[in-house]
Parts: sequence; C-alpha cells; structure tokens
Amino acid sequence: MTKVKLKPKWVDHSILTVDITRISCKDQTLLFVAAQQRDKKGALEYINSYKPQTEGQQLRILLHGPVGAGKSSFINSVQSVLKDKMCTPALAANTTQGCFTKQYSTYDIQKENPETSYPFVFNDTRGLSQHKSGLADDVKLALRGHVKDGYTFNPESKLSEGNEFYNKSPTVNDKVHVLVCIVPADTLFSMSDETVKKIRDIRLEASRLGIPQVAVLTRVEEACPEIKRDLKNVYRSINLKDKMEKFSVDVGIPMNCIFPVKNYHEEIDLSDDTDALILSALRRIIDYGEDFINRKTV
Ligand SMILES: Nc1nc2c(ncn2[C@@H]2O[C@H](COP(=O)(O)OP(=O)(O)OP(=O)(O)O)[C@@H](O)[C@H]2O)c(=O)[nH]1
Ligand SMILES: [Mg+2]
Repeated sequence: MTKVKLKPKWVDHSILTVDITRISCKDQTLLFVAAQQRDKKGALEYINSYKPQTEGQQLRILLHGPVGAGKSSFINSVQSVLKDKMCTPALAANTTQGCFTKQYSTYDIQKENPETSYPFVFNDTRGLSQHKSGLADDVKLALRGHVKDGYTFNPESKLSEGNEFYNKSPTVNDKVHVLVCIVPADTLFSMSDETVKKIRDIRLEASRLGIPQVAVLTRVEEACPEIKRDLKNVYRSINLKDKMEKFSVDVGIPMNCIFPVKNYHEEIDLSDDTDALILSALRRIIDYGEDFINRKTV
C-alpha cells in the first residue's frame, strides 16, 4: 500500500495521511479542497482574533513595488475577504499602463461593528518607476513614519523636512512594522534592473531598521496556464517556483517570505481558492509585524 503525506503549503497544522492507491483523482481534489477550507477558516479566525500584545498598538503594513503590480488591488482583496463581499476602498487601475496611485494613503478595515477596526492598517504608495529617483527615497522616509497621510508623491524629488506632509516626530504607530513588496508574477522577468535595484535599496533600508520584509507575488494566474486553469496548482507549478527563486535571489527576500496570490480584480463573487492565498499571505504578514513590535518593546 502506498501512503503519502499531503501537506499543501496552505494547510498549516494538518498533515493528511491517505492511501492514494485507493482514492480517485476526484477524491484527491476533494481532500485538498477540504484541507484548504479548514485552513481558510483557521486563518480567518486567527486574523479576526488578532490583537497586538501592546495595548493601543496598531500594525502598519507598507506596500511598495513597481507600477501596476497590484498594490491597491491587494488592499481591496484583503478587505473583500475580511468583509466577505467585494470592496474597493483603494482605487485600482483598470489597465496596467501608467501609474495610477499618486498619494500616500492609509487604509484601515472596519469589523462588523462600525465602531471597531482591525488593529492593522495598510499604506498604499505610488508605483516605483524606472527612471525617477524620488519615490524610493519617499518610501524610505515612510518606513520611519515621516510621511503623513495624503501626501502626493513627487517622482522628481523626495519629501523635504519643510513640507507640511513631513512628520517631524513620528509615534510608534506612525512607523512601519512590515514592508511588503508587491510584484507581478507574469512580468517578473521583464522588470528593469533599475526597478529591481530600487526594491533592493528599500529592502536594505528596512533591514537597517530591523523591519521584516515579505513579498507578495500577484497575477499568478497570468504567469502560468496551469494556474489559470486551476488556482490550486499554484504550489505545484515549477514555472512559478522558478520565478519566485529568481526574484528571491535578485532582491534578497527568502523563498519562505514570498507569497503567491491572485487579487480580486474583475470578479463579481468571492472564491475559496483566491481567499485562501490572500489569507495565508495576510496571516504571515501579521505574524512578522507582531514579532517585530514585541522585539522592539522588550
Ligand atoms: N489578472 C490579474 N490582474 C490583476 C491582479 N492584481 C491586479 N490586477 C490588475 O492589474 C492592474 C493594476 O492593478 P493596481 O492594483 O491598480 O496596481 P498598483 O500596483 O496599485 O498600480 P499603481 O498604483 O499604478 O502603481 C489593474 O488593472 C488590476 O485589475 C491579479 O492578481 N491578477
Ligand atoms: Mg495603486
């Protein structure tokens, strides 16, 4: 009898031991789906009950990455999954051409009770373009909490201390606790050297500050036909794994800190497969941020 252990990456604490010689392909898929649903439930419970150890602490998650990578769509996707309905608080582009987000904006997510929000917020930034240098410097300033909400990025020059949007004395809550690099899987190999260098520079600055860094790989279904056919193939795709490994080497983010997702971008209804990937990424982002806060306060 051939026994295998099925441990999809998104099944966290559950290893399913099954006799694969006795079950059909259809049943294997059903098993996989059951494990995935259980994990989605676990991740949702974890995120819904998450409370920073420090009273009054808010976890600030800063998103950066190339133009059109899906930064705003990721914020919308997280909000959609947590609210269990399609949401678009962060305006996303309807094409991948040109840069859409121009302001530094903070997004919090309300819980069922409109009086309460999740104890984490997302900061959306303008996409890093190939030629302009100001943006990467602004993201570095944002890491230290120096950029106020509503600042309009100027790609030609960085935010100066005299500007009304420069926060001279950032509080612990203004500072960033997790840096998330959003990159598109389908055009990963064609990203310019300048953009890769900017991503690496921002990551190095975060490292100097001790801020944890993760990457979210979007548009995975556009990167591989097998994934487009079935999103469950995301962890079986050699093609995607190759892309993740190259990106990991290029920017220095370890493989276990790179999370593939498909954002909600044109769908009308939510899907368990899409939710599972988004929740898995969010859960890890929260974990890394919480570890950082606790390390800082001991
Ligand atoms: N197929 C697919 N399209 C996506 C995905 N995520 C985002 N998009 C699309 O990609 C385009 C850009 O998405 P945005 O979320 O606006 O990207 P952004 O990084 O915020 O872009 P800027 O603000 O211009 O830097 C939009 O047309 C989205 O609908 C994804 O996972 N899959
Ligand atoms: Mg945007």
